[in-house]
Parts: sequence; C-alpha cells; structure tokens
Amino acid sequence: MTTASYPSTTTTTTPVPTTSIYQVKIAGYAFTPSSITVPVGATVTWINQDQADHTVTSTNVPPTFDRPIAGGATINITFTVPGTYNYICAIHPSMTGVVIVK
Ligand SMILES: [Cu+2]
Repeated sequence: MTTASYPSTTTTTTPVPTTSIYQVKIAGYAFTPSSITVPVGATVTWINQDQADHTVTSTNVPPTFDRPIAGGATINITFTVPGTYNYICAIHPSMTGVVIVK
C-alpha cells in the first residue's frame, strides 16, 4: 500500500491593510505632513480628525483627484503615476499639501 499523495496546496494571503502606511492627518485645518513622498503604487490615507468637512482637491492641470472628506472620515487615494501632486482643501484653500510620487 502506498499512501495516497495529494498535491500540496499553498495558500498565499496578501494582507490588505485597512489603512495604508502613508497617512496624512487633517487636524486644526492643516494637512500633516503637508508634504509626503511615496513610491509608485502607494495608497495614501487622509484622516480627517477635525469635525469640519474638508476636501483633498488636486490643483494640478488637469486635476487628478477631488475628494470630499467629512469630519471624522478617512479616504484613500492610490498613486500609480510618478509626479508631484499639489492639492488644497477646496473649502479652506489656505490648507495646502503635496504628494510626491517616485
Ligand atoms: Cu478644509
């Protein structure tokens, strides 16, 4: 008798983080850090710790993103093309930030 041989199986689990390791906090009507450098393909998470609504709005021409972020909310944007992505809060344009994708 030989022991039945079954093909071995390998389960590969790709972890899906609930929040990315690249984070920009919004607190006190400011993006912190205001400049963040990330690799191509990275997902940046904005965490609005204010009660006020904000936006993450590209000021590049043409704009590449325009996302509302309600008070207490979190959004993710994935950057697949290298470049310098300037952005503001459209509600409070004095709030500025930049994502540098390399
Ligand atoms: Cu704002």
